[in-house]
Amino acid sequence: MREASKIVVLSGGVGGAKLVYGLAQLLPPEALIVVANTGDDFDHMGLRICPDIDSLTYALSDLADPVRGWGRADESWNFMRALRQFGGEDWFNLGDTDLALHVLRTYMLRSGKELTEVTRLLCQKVGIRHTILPMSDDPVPTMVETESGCLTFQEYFVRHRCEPAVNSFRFQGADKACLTPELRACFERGEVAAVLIAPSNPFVSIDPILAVGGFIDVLKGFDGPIMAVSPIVGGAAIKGPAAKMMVELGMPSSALTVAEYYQSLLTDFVIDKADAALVPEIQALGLVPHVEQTMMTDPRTKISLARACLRALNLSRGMV
Ligand code: FO1
Repeated sequence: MREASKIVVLSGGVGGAKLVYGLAQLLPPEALIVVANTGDDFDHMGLRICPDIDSLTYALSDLADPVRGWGRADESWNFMRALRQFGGEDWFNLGDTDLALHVLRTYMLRSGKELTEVTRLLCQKVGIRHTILPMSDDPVPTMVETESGCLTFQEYFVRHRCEPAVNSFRFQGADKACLTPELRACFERGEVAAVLIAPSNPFVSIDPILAVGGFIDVLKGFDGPIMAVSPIVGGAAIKGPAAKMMVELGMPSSALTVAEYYQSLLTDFVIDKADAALVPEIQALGLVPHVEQTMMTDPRTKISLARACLRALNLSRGMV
C-alpha cells in the first residue's frame, strides 16, 4: 500500500451520495474525503441551501429519504402547507425536519463561520465521522444558459424541472474562488492515494468542482490514479438530466462520451456491465476500463460498487 492513504471523492448530490455511502461503510474515517459540489447552492427565503452537501450529509447519517434521494426520510410538510396559505414561494420544497439544517447553517454562516467549518460541525452532530468538504468557501453559483434565457441552477432544475434545452453552463466566480484549504493541504502533504469521480452529472456536478481556482492544476500534478464512474448506463442517465443535457449539447448520450469528456484527467473509467461493448473504445482513449454492476438501488449494491472501485484502484488491501 502507498503511504498516501486517503481517497478523495468528487461528488454531486443524489447519485454521488450513494457511492459515498458505500465507501463510508468500507473505509475508516481518516481514509475518505468527500468534496461536494456547491454550484447548486443558493439563498431561498433568507436561508442558505446547499443541496449536494445536504444529500451527502443525510446519506452518511442514514437520514436520507431513499425514494426522493434528497431531503430526509419520514418527512412532514406542514411548513410548506402554511407557506402556501400565506402566498409564499412554494416551488422549492423544504420539509419540516429538513428546515432545521438550513436554519442552523444560515445562522452559523451569518455568525462568521466558513462553510467548511459549518459543514464539519453539522456532520459531527449527526454522527458522521468521514470528512465532507465543500469545494470552496466562496460562492460559485452555476448559471444555466438555456433556450429560455439564463437561469440559476435551482430555477432550472426544480422550478423548470430541467425542461428548457441547455446551451452552456457558467460557474460564476470559479476562477477567483479558493479551493477549500483542507483539500489543498491533503494534496500538498502527499496524503492522497487516489481520486474518484462519483457517478454524478459531469456538466453541473463535477465541472463546477474542477472549475474552482487551481484545482485542475492540483489534479494534473497528482501522480496517483484518477478514476471516474460513469453516470450513464446503456445511454441513459441513472438519475437526473445528464443524458438529456448531452443530447442538447450535441454529444451522443453514452458512457463513452463521459470517458472522452474526462479523458485528459483520468487513468481509469468504470462502466456498467450493460456497456461492456465499449471496453475497446475506452482502452483506445488510453484509460483502464473496469466493467462493474453500477446501478445502486440499496445499501448492498452501494457497498458492492464501492468495493469494486477500491479493488479497481488496487487500494482495497489493508483498507477494506
Ligand atoms: N429537488 C427537487 O426536485 N424538488 C425540490 O423541491 C427540492 C428541494 C430541496 C430542498 C433541499 C435540498 O437540500 C435539496 C432539494 N432538492 C429538491 C434537490 C436538489 O435541488 C437537487 O437534487 C440537486 O441540486 C441536484 O443535485
